[in-house]
Amino acid sequence: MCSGWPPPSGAGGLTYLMKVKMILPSLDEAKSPYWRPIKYSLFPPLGLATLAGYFSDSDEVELQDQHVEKLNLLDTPDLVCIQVYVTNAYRAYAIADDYRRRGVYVAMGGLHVTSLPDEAAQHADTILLGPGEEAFPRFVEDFRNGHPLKRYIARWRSIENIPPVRRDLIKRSKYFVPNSLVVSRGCPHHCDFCYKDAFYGEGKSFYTTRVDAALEEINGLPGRHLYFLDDHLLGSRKFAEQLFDGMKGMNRVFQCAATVQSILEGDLIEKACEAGLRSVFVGFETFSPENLRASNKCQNLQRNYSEAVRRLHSLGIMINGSFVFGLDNDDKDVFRRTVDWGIENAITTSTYHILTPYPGTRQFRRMEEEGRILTYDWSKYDTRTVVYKTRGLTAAQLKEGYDWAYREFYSWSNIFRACTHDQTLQQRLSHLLYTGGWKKFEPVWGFLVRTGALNRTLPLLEQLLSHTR
Ligand code: B12
Ligand code: SF4
Repeated sequence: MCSGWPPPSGAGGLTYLMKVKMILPSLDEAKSPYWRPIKYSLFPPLGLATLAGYFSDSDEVELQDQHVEKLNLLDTPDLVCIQVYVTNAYRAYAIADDYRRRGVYVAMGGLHVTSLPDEAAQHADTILLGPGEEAFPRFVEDFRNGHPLKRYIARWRSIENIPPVRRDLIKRSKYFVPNSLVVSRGCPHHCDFCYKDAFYGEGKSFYTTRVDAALEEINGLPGRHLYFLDDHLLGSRKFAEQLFDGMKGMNRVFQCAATVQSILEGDLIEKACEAGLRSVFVGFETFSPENLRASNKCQNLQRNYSEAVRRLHSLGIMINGSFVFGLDNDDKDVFRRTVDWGIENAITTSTYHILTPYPGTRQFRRMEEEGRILTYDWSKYDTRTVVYKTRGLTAAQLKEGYDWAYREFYSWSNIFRACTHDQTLQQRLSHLLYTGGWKKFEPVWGFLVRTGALNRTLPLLEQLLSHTR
């Protein structure tokens, strides 16, 4: 494979200004019937926009996201940077191969590159492992000076004092939720199936930005709505308390993710609510203590899920519950049990996943040792395909049960039933609009995405979230 180094003109001097293209390829199944334009037009590529902050003002940087736009792949920038997740890996590799064939230098990073560096290295001139905040600027400097390495590994981890996210590169109008942000990295827990330990390895795997920097970033975002993409926004009590105190009076409404434990303990969730929290993603995952223990998801053990839900409802916070099917102690009743519980507890939206052993995780290693991995085709690691030898259920039961759970939970009759379990009329109405709007009007979303009008509907979401209590 021909590598694009050195770049054609002027490289090797500090004054060299670069043309850079940053790409987030879309997942392989973009053309499949599962492709939901709204789901993939939710959030802009924050990771790349963060790394773009390390280029100089006079470098020409372009950010393209294949989820929302057609990529221009005929250009010849000095440097192409590609972000690789498990499901977009093949597409990322094909794009990289094509650029390299034409002599363009390609750097790749992200979760999948970190999990499988040797695989990714076959398609890149440079790979970067782990979070980019230390290694990426080092690479950019080396590249500018004419001697980039083949591989960079983050030496330290911190997001304090990093340059501002290059939001000017984000095509805001193409996203439903352009105000997404992350004020921490990682999570304090260590679930076996999670990407987290695979990505952060032995080093620090949970850290936050400075509270004043987070508040400054929030202040700079237009409109009212925010979506924190942090794995666990309530993961550090001290940080979260100060953040929520600072957000009080900002008149924001926001969504984030948190654990059952953090919702039940202390009064952090009340503080989040006062700061504007109106909808939370909660990883319930499974009701089985054996499954929790086997997955090292100990923070959920002996927690009363229904109590956590009651607490959220009493604060007027909507709930997106996340559930995994296919853990070894699941039986064929798991689907019915999980769906019924969601309806009876007035869960607003449920996200179901078929257990997926991401490469690099402890779960993947264990399954590989046991000879249970059925395919190494990463495009199938999309959490809706069975890629391993199941135990308590057959693969067919698992797939059928998963499809059934989605159909059943989101049937109109069950959406109405779930709303009747809400505490107030206001909550019932918000629940109905939110769940119905998210899952039942696909053609409308498709139309809004196609006509570029998606972002104009954000005020409706803001209104809805403002009236959940
Ligand atoms: C937002 C999000 C989405 C969004 C959009 C993604 C986007 N626009 O970036 C949507 C809803 C589309 C989505 C969909 C899916 N997602 Co998703 N998603 C996320 C989420 C919650 C946040 C991503 C984010 O913005 N992080 C914050 C930024 C700052 O971090 P970052 O992107 O990782 O970037 C840093 C580093 O990775 C590195 N880096 C990144 N890119 C590059 C490139 C270079 C060149 C370099 C040097 C470094 C580098 O430096 C950056 C700064 O530190 C993550 C969870 C997470 N915590 O990451 C899951 C996550 C990435 N998703 C995941 C999955 C599995 C999916 C789905 C398959 C799930 C499904 N059933 O639908 C789909 C398919 C996605 C696809 N395109 O292939 C997994 C990926 C597992 C893996 N090993 O790859 C994650 C980790 C969730 C999880 N816990 O399992 N997702
Ligand atoms: S609590 Fe969530 S983010 Fe944290 S390790 Fe477990 S699955 Fe991952």
